[in-house]
Amino acid sequence: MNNEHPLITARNQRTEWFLDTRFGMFIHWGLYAIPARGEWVRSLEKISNEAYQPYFEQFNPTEYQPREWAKLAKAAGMRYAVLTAKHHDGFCLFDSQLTEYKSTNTPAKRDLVCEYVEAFRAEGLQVGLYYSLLDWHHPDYPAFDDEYHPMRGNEAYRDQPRDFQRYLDYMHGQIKELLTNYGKIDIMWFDFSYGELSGEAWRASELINQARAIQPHLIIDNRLAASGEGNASFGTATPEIYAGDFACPEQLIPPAGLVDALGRSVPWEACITLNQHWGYSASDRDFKSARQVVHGLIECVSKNGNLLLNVGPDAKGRIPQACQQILLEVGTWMAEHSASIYGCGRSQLEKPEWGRYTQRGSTIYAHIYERGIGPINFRGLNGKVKRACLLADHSEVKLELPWIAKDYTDDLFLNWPSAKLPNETATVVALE
Ligand code: JFZ
Repeated sequence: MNNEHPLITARNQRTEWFLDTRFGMFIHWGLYAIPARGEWVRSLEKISNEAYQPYFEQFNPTEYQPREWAKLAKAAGMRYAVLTAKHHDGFCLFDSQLTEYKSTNTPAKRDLVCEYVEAFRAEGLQVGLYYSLLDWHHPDYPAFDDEYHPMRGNEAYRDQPRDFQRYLDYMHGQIKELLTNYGKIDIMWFDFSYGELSGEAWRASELINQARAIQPHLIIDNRLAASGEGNASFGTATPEIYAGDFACPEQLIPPAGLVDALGRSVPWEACITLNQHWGYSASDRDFKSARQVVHGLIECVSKNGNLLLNVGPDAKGRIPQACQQILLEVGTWMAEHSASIYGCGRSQLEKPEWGRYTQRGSTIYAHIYERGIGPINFRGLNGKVKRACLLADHSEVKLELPWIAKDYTDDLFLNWPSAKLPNETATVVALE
């Protein structure tokens, strides 16, 4: 263990609180909430700066009350949040001195990042900022020959002079603003690298050094050298300085968690949408249920990871009703069961048939999804459990080896006294 690379030791220390919290809120919000067809709308529909400009002139989220967002996140059991300070469209939700393309110049006339940071802090949540490395608005970002830019392949853009270093100065400058003007920031979430644009192409070492000089405790994702699949450059025994503090697999929970080249668990956070879009979509009603979300969260924890669950507020600044309902329902479960989530991780036991285990120290939490029609089996636990209780009310749970199962001498059984489990989302039994 002492041969651990110093960057890895520092990373593990920095991410300790982060991995304890386990559950965060991702917020994709910007001008794209107005067309309401997702945050990639400019690229997908090849919308020019001029055609996108009306949204800038209209942007007026009169219902933006970040304190309500923070209360909702907290009620859901989330412990941190990440807001898009700038997404790929280049629109800044903060009062940058380096651009006019910012929320303070729209009818909103507000620094939305500032209000967000203050609100979430006030509710006791850790705050993170997402910053897009891509920028479809900046005149120095590659356009004609960029695979994602809205003006890709557009002849009018072929010979436009572009100075990428000038864009990088701008980007570095904005990140400095974000880390200087809003107090303590806990997480920076850069997004994303592709093709040649990866690592030092972003002047990534310089960027990391600058960021840590301002906020030494800041934790940073790994997309300065990775994209949505998440894990390239991460988990090596000798990482680059810009490799990041955690991997962020997108729309995917890694089947076996994530480990480094030496088999050691590495910090990760799965980011997952509540419907099928990150940014607000007026037509997308394809929401996951609260039960699915809770099971997803338990799955992440059982594999040593976090869940960053996304919401896309609308043009008025409201988190859609459907999202609110799901999150409150998740919160109902969390209110009784967060002890099996916060500070917990992978269990030494194998995944059982009826659900999932998480573990913290010598306490194992059995998350039972399926009642089955016989006694619930805890493989290999005979003689090893001092005490068992229902996590929801700490009432005693009797585990025994029923006569009918006397051949299974390694196992314990829970002969649940009724046909239904007390919590249909996930019933949790804590085993000491
Ligand atoms: C990125 C963003 O593009 C997306 O809008 C959202 O913010 C998500 C959390 O992160 O998703 C990606 C990243 C990489 C690719 C596609 C989507 N890619 O490499 O094709």
